[in-house]
Amino acid sequence: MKKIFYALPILILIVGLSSCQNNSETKECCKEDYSSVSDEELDHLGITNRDFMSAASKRALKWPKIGNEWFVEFAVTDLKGDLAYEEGIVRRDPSAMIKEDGKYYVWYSRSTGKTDGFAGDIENEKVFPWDRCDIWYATSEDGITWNEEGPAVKRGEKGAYDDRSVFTVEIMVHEGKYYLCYQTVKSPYNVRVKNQVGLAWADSPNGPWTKSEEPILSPADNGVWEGEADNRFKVLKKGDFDSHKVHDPCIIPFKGQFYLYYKGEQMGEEITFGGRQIRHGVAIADNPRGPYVKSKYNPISNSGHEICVWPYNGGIASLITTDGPEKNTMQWSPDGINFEIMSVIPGAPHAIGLNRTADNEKEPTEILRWGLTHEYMNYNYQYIRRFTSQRKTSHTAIGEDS
Ligand code: AAL
Repeated sequence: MKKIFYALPILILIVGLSSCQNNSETKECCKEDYSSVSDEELDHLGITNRDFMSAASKRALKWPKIGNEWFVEFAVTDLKGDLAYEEGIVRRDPSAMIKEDGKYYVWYSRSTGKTDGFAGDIENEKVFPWDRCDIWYATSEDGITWNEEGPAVKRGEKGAYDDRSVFTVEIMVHEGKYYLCYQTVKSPYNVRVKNQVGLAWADSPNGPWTKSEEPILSPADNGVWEGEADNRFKVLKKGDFDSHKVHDPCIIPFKGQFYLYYKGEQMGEEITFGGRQIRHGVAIADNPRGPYVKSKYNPISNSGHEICVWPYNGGIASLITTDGPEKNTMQWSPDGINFEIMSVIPGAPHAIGLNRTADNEKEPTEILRWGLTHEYMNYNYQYIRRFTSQRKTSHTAIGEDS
């Protein structure tokens, strides 16, 4: 695949501004020669006059020369059966789906009752919808009507690293064994609590699951809090991109190793011009159970939220949603580490659970034709829904030929 270069519009703007300090200089320093740009390229971009180009037109000339193969639009609909919305129950963050004995399987975070937040008695109340969760699973013949089968992995005994909540799970199948990786929190769940990643394995998708005695991934330990424990924004030093939380783990077998993709949250998180400071990282192991070693290249994204990654064309594709300047982009990397933007989409469902039975090599976005997502009915209760997507290659009215 052609190596592409994507220049972020704002970066170009900043570089442009800093090299041109005043108007008179602007004329001299920023005189750029566009004589070599072809007439066809200008026509394609709708640029009328190469001698009078706006900043936006100049940025457009720097866009990568890629087609619309990665451009899709999504729709979301309800599920039926046990995964339909149920008052009083939180079901969220669905894993990918696998298929065994003619049935799809999905795992997800499940908790009951409303969310109290951090202002009250955190020892006994529920601070987030994903607090006090266990991991449950459900099966379906058609991916639409689901039967809830029961718990797969429960919270640990008091004092264990996962005694408060186990949530946001992913499934990996490798050599006949099943692996669930998921987030863990140890009580007390205060705003500064570090979130880790646990692993459980089984010989069948129905369990029984054996849990790792220790977390397989932890936040970087190089941030320094400042002042009171009830404020997560005050820091003396922020530390690495994942100094506070490692989230949304997803393990992909890749090039003979195991790539654990995850979302990092940083101590002292700020809001930037692109929103929350959220980035992705990867940790690599020779065996599914670890040890997982964080890549020296981390972070490997500068944006995103829940991890949504799949193998494609000898590399790894990633859907980047929700946070940061590169939100709503599809990216691809030949080595699983260096990702480039392949499309900028209108938006994507959150917390996607991919259909791992899809023919992911058929075309870049084939795996996104349908899958699972979650939505907020309200802040207390979330439920799992179905998404579909379709490639869009022309913008037509009803009855109009493309
Ligand atoms: C999600 C995920 C993680 C967060 C919370 C529950 O969708 O990013 O799992 O902790 O929100």
